[in-house]
Amino acid sequence: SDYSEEPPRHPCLKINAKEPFNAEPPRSNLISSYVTPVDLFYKRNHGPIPVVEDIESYSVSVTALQGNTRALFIKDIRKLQKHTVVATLQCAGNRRTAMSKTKTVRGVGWDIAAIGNAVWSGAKLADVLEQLGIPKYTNVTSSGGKHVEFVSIDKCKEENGGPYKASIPLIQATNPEADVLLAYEMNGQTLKRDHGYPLRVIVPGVIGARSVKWLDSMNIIAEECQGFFMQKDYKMFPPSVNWDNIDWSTRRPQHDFPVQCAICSLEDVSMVKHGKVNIKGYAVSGGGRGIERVDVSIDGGKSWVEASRYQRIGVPYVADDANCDKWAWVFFEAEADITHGAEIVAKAVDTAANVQPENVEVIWNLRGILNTSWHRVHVKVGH
Ligand code: MTE
Ligand code: MO
Repeated sequence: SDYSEEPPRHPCLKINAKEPFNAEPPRSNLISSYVTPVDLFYKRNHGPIPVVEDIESYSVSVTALQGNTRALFIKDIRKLQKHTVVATLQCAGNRRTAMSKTKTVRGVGWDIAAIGNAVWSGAKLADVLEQLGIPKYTNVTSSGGKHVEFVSIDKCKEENGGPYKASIPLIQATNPEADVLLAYEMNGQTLKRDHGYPLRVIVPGVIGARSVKWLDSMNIIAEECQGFFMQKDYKMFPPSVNWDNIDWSTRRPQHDFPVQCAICSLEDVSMVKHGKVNIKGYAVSGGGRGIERVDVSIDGGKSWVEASRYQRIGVPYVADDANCDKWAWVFFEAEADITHGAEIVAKAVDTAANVQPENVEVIWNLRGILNTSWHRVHVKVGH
């Protein structure tokens, strides 16, 4: 693979793997703004960043089951109504490093910042498909199509040099309320190469792996995509499964992500002076479920207080309220008085009353995905 044309990157990023480039911002940077700046947004790649030079000739080829192939040019996509969605993207491998401390897992290590919140703009996939003859809310097409497959232009070693690909159910793709986008802008600017220029898929509420970057083609298919990242990765196994007895076909590809939160204002071990500690972080759930509550403890989880929640400063967060961003994270904040060393813990509850598991051990899985255990940091008091 050729990594000679990688884009420039922000020096603040913590690099977890250089080639392919995988990096996340420091914890404290992640909570400095509700909308994550593009250059600080985590970057998760499986190959070199593609170079698309001629935007006029760039097109996405769309093939329906037993149908013709059509070419969609950027100008065709821009002609459709432009929609803007604030959505949090989270890698299923977020917090993997902490899971590895229980027992080693395979995969790129991440702290708690393989997540970011952005303003994505583009055409709704439901509109694109409607224009191609597939009506809104289609479960199955007349020729038996049930999934939309997204194929990239990048080249990954896991696909033996082939492109990254993934699929989502057709019913989600054709549902305008699911807000699935073919996005050409991020935070009001043309998409950057690292994030999928010229066009990427955004699937809100779903693990980042399904939001395919550098879209090259779309296929309406009968079975879900058979690519590596759907079938041999990003599946959740029970703790008893190891690399000797794994049978990938026994589990379905992960889709929605579960309820998650993490404290970003403190490192794993922080030194503070006697007095007030600011406990601040993010909370988010998958499938469009809002955050009902975030509980914070300064005694390792024996007693709890409820943290305040907000998205934009000055606008109180209320789950399911039309003034709040349904697909986006929520910041939480609490202050505590600490006189001795403390174990500070945070856990979130979503609107379906799903809660985070207490310990990482009970959700340990060999690929190290979806570590959503209570987030703990240790504070030492010193001068
Ligand atoms: N799309 C392509 N073409 N290639 C990739 O390697 N990585 C996926 C997804 N889309 C990937 C991709 C994964 S695992 C994640 S978490 C997100 O992109 C990361 O998006 P970001 O780099 O814009 O943060
Ligand atoms: Mo990911």
